[in-house]
Amino acid sequence: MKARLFVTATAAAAATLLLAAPAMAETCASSTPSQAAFPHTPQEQLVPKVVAIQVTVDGACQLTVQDTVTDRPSGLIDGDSLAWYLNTDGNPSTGSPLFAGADFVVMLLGSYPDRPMLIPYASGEFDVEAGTPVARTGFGFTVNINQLNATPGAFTMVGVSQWRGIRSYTDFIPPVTSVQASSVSFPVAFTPTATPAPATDNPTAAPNVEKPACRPPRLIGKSLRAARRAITRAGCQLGTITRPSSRRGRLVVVKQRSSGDRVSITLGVKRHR
Ligand SMILES: [Ca+2]
Repeated sequence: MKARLFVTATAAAAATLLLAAPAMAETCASSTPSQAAFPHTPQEQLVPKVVAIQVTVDGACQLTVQDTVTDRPSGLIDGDSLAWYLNTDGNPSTGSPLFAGADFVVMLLGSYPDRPMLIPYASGEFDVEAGTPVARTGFGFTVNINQLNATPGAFTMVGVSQWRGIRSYTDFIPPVTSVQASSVSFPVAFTPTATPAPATDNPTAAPNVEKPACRPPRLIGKSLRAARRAITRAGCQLGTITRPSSRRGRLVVVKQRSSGDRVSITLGVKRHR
C-alpha cells in the first residue's frame, strides 16, 4: 500500500531516536471555537499545488483541516496524496522526530479519495495497521479531538502534499528548512472533563455526569484493527495500547482492561502451532 511506503520512509531514522512516554490524554466535552489559516507558496512553481491550509475547531470538539488545492477540479488522482502530521499532546519529544513530534498523521490518498485515514505514531513508526477512517471535508478531514490523545493548548502541524504530474513532486507546509520538517501551530482549547463520578443510586444526584453508553466488548484474540472497530461499535473509547517489544508475527489482543468508557489493550504476537 502506498500509504505504508510513504509513512515508513521516515521510520528507520525515527526509530533511532529515543521517545518519551506518551502524555496522558484528556477528554474534551466542549471546545473553544477557533480558526487559523496558513497561506503557502509552494517551493516549486508547478501545478497542482496546495496554496493554503485552513484549520477550524468548533465548539463540540471537532477539528477540521482543509487544504486549498489548485488545478485538481475533480479531486485527487491516483498517485496524489495529502498528509497532515499533527503533534496533539503538546510535546515535541513524543511522536515522530522528523515531523515535529507528530503523534498522528491523517492521509488522504488519490487512490482512496473518500477515505482519509487517521494513523497513530507508535513504536517508532506511523502504524498504518492501526489506522482508522475519518470523515473527509473537501481536500481535508474532520476528526474528533478525543481521537487524538489531545492535551489542551496548541497543536502543531506539518502539511505534506505529493502530486503526480509531468514531474511528480512533494511539497511541505511550512517549507522545509532543515533535515526535519518545521511546523505551524494553532490553538486547540478545551477544558478537560474530570473522570466521571461513580454512579449513585439517585439518578438526579449527578445531573451533569453523562453516563457512558460503553459496554466493553471481548477483544482477546482480535487484531488491533478489529479491536478498534469493536470498541467504537460498543460506544467505548480506545485507551492505552501496549505493544510487545518484538513486532514479528501477527499482533492480537492478549489482555484488556476497562476504566469508565476507555478500554486499554495489550497486544501480543499470535502463536502458531
Ligand atoms: Ca508529540
